Amino acid sequence: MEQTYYLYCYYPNYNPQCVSGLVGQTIPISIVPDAATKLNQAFQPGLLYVNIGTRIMWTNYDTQIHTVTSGSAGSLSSERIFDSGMLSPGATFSLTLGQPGIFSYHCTLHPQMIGTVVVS
Ligand SMILES: [Cu+2]
Repeated sequence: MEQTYYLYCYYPNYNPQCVSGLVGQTIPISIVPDAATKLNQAFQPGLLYVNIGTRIMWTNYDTQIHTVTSGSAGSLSSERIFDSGMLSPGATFSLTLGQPGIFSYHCTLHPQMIGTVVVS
C-alpha cells in the first residue's frame, strides 16, 4: 500500500530532529536516557509534524520518571491540553490530536525538557 506524506519538514537540513508523521501510523517519540540533561533533545524527535488524527506515542527509555505535559513550565494545569502524568521507566503515553496547532510540551519534573508537536 502506498503511503502518503501530507506534511514534511520545511528545513530538515537545519533541524535533523524534525520528523513528519505518516498518515495512518503511530509515530513514536522517545524520552531518551539522561533526558533531564538533554534540554530540547530530551524528546526524540523534539519537533514532530503530524497530520490531524495521527497517533503519537511517547516511550520513557530513561531510568527516571518523566511527564509529557502540554504548554510551558509553570502553565496552569487547567490550561493543559494533554498530560501523561507520571511515566515510569518503560511506560508509554499515547495521544491523537484532533485540532491543528503548535503544541509545545515539557516535563513537569524537569521543565528544561521541552518538545513540540505541530499538527495540521
Ligand atoms: Cu522529566
